Amino acid sequence: MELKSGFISIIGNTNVGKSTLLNYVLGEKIAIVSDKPQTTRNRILGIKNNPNAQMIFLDTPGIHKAKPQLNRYMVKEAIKTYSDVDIILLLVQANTGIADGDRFVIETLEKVKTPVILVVNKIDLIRKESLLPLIDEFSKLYDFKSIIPISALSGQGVDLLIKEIEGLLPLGPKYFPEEMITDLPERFIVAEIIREKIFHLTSQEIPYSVAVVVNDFKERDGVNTIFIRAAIHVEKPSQKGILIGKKGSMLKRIGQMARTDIENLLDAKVYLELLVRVEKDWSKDIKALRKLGYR
Ligand SMILES: Nc1nc2c(ncn2[C@@H]2O[C@H](COP(=O)(O)OP(=O)(O)OP(=O)(O)O)[C@@H](O)[C@H]2O)c(=O)[nH]1
Ligand SMILES: [Mg+2]
Repeated sequence: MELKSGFISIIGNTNVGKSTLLNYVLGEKIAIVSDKPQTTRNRILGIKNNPNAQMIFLDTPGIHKAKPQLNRYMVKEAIKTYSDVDIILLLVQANTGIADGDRFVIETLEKVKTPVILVVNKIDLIRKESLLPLIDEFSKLYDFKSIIPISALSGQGVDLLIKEIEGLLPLGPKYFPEEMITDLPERFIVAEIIREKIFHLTSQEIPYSVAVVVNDFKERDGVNTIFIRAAIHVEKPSQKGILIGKKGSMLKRIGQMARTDIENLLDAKVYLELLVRVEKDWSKDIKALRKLGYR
């Protein structure tokens, strides 16, 4: 059988479950997830191989009306993918109905020629009878190639979505070797895992004021231990205090939770050292953004 292959961008309003879907499809966690909006900041590439298709998914930051420098960067990361892909998956969540954010995302698709599949996520949260009217409403907003309801959390409907994608992909080469599931360096995923724990353990502006950079990543000879040193950059001294916590308790919790996940990812023992640095107003400063990996 001839191989089909191509790129599929997962776009949508923030918090609708894009990263959850990517992780489910890959059967492996490479994208961080949280119940707070604007978790994903970069384009995250994940590769799924079937016997007759190679599907290269791009998870993107949630699209929203962005003012601060970091957020503008995030939205650009998503919109940039439109013309470079074979298929766009527009994810929406069923439990909120059509949100203003969804309309905003649909506006960004106006002149796009790439086929768009509407994926209605989180159907586990709604009553069955409300699904069809919702699909009907969405179908009036845009000429979708197809509309597929799923739950990215339970996996319901995802098989059907994969079949639909396979059907639309062109014949093509294997762009990546079979065993590869992402092009992201381990250092990046480690930094993201630390950021995810901060999203889980802190609130208000803190998660949005944090950037994590892995400065050291060394395997020790002989012992199966990896030594990792990472810096958590915050924007103000007061945030540094919160992240460290009473007698270092918060930093310790972040470190413990992150270490468990990193050990699973790398299949090795990990020694994780975290430090907190103040990088004044980094999220508003283009130079600082570059320095922290947002290019
Ligand atoms: N009940 C339910 N919750 C879901 C489902 N999919 C995702 N979630 C939850 O929705 C929240 C947001 O998920 P993410 O995957 O981080 O969403 P995202 O679209 O990547 O968000 P951003 O990166 O911030 O734009 C998390 O708490 C997920 O557990 C689903 O099918 N059902
Ligand atoms: Mg995400």
